[in-house]
Amino acid sequence: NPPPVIFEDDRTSVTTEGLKRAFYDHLFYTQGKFPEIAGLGDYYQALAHAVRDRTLQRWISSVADHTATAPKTVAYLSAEFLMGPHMGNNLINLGIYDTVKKAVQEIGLDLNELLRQEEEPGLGNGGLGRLAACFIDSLATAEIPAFGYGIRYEYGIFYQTIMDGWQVENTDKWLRHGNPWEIQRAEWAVEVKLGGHTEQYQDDLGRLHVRWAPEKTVAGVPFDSPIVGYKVTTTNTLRLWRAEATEAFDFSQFNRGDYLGAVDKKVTSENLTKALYPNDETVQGKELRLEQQYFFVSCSLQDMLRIHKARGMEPDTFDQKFAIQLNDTHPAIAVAELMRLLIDDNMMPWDQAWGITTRTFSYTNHTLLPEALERWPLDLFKRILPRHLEIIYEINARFLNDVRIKFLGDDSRLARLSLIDESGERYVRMAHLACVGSHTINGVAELHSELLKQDVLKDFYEMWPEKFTNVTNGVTPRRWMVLSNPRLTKLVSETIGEGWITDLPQLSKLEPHAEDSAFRDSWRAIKRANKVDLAALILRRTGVAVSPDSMFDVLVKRIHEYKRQHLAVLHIITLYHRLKSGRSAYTLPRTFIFGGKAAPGYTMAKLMIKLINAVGDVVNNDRDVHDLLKVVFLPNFNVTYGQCVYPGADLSEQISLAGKEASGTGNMKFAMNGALTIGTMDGANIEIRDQVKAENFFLFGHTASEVHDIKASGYRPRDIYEVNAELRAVVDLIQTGFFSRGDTDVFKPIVDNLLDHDPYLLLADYQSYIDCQDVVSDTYREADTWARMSILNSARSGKFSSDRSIAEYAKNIWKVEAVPITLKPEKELYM
Ligand code: T68
Repeated sequence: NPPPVIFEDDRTSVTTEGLKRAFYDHLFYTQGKFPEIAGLGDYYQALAHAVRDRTLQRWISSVADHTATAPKTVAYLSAEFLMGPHMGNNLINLGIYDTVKKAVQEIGLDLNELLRQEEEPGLGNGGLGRLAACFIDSLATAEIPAFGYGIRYEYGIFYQTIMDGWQVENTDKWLRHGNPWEIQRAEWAVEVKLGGHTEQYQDDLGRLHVRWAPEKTVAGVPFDSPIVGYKVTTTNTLRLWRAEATEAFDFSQFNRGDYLGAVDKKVTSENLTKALYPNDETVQGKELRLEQQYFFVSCSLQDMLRIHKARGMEPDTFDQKFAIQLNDTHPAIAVAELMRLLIDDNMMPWDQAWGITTRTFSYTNHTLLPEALERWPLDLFKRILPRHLEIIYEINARFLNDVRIKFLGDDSRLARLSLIDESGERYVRMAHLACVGSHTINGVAELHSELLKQDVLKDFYEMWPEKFTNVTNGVTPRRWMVLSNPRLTKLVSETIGEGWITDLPQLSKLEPHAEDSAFRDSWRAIKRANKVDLAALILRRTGVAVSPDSMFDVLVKRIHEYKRQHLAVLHIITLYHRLKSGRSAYTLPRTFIFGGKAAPGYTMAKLMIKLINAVGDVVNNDRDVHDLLKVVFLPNFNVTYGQCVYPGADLSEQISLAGKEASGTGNMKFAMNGALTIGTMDGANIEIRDQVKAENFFLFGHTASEVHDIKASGYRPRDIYEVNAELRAVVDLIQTGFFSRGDTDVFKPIVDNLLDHDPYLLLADYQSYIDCQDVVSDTYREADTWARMSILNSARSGKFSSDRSIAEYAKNIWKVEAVPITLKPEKELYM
């Protein structure tokens, strides 16, 4: 008989000594290294494993409790989770940041240097994917049982470099050194069908059913990462699916001697989750993309049904135990897939299945741009998902009947609402499927939710006004303040206590301190120190030295015409031109900091990057400018860089055309960290301005309804160019090749577009923007005024915590509650 296992009481101690011991253990047992040959990468891995170990007691306690008590659970379905580095966030949420820092120091290492070793999982494009990451942090912190379900892309968003001013895309090999934050769960792999055809059959009782005979199947293997709530036991799961071949080889083919043919199938299956599509706000209609969407949705729904059954329940109670949120239409096929699973696999009658489905799903829309609405050519859809097309036809037939009853004789309305677009080539409309299959539909900011009702989803609103609501976005203060801005966190917590970290409106307690000059000095000193850090990052990544004494004017987000980065360029050229022509008393030094990726196929966006860099090259090297203006493009803007950029910003540029940006979330990160906003009446900017008050916000530009009118009355941008001399000079500088060594061709597409079309009304908003920027400069010169305004921006940003967003979803949409978890002794969790 083997001797009985003896458990230490605390195998995952969080004392300095315990952490050091764990670090050395992992260096030895996990990395297989000893200090003399170990590198920074090994040290990072050793520490990461030690930290992961410290999430497990909470994680297993949570899963054990959820398994035993089967509480209603949220499933957040998203094709993207833009998590950013895990380690720092886990240290914060576990409450062990300082102890680990000390332990690492005693070992002779620097925690910040180790944190920099982590390759961030960039499994998202931008705001939508980052929102999903903030939401799962807030869900865990609110102790709500939840899964994040998504795709484990082998290559995330591309790594951006800049060559000769142009964006160059490089593959993002984030898994190169392995991922210590995931656990593969091969035992919960599922099978996903694709292609083929359907057939009817009779069961023993003579009832008719449909069977799907697929052309191929792929396996979905889950990879789990812990999502630790802030200083609570609740630790939820982010479950990402990887596609694998169901059989490693096709043996018959292999035996016939066709080795490569046999391997080919395996390779094709694995291609499914190879790469993230790098487009935000546009759709390409690619077959592989539809396969990706269906793949992760089917895996996730099968997984939920497995869990539901394992908890001893039948499918007919599914909607009582799961609330599924569709993060945009990317997972909307889930509506048809749940129907298929209930009807074909669980033999449930249609009406019952439909009731369960519509009580389970809710749908968040993230865009008003027509080019971003997903639709799949019917033949492509049928080729990949023949059974789902049948189900969608049946959903549509029943839905259109309801429409007929409500709107008798209104045939054009039927055509507009149909799940199938038949106006030309036929398409399946995914937003329509999401709307019909969901009990609640929400936009992501007040204005956006209103515009959805008036515009993109008007007919659905008229059909079901009660389904529509708003949930304004938010961001997690744990990552976006505590982790990224430790200096500010310290000052704030010393001043008002730590309650704000999970109850952000408490930041309002800072308001009175805006009048305290000593507090303002501390506030300013922190901003200055953060700017020194940011300047160092900029120097390292661009080679350009910028002064922390200049105003840091920042525009970071995906590059898109509607976001109008080129409007900021027109401003820079305006200042430059004023300086050069000696017509300016302008003395305020400004550093313009840009960052963001352009979709690789979006030519105009790539040209905008080139323009920023071209202007930077001229301005930065012109002695006449005396270092008053610097323009830098920080390459590969991502979560990691964001953590340095937002805390170091003085001015936050949120200059999209009104009515185009659904919400924006960067705007919130800036405001929390004390940047002032220059912005339009768009998305959540409106609500930020409401909160911080008009006098602490630099507003410019036409409103959404003015934009509507301008366009309706025949907008002629060239007329504005003709009458505005300063604007004309600015555009002419670009046009005549001043920023392109005389090459008049390179920026022609931008200039022509602005003068002849200008769909995003840059010229219409130009003067208002310039005037507003002049006010910004005047205000910044009054350092004390600026500091007051900065404090008030932060103090009044409490609304923009994702904790508030999640509380609204939980109460109004998901009907889920907190389930406090007690930490079980490790001993008990073992057997
Ligand atoms: C963003 N959308 C909105 N889309 O633009 C932004 N799209 O206003 C909002 O704050 C944010 O969502 C969160 O609600 C996106 O980021 C995408 O990234 C995307 C990706 C694939 C396809 C379409």
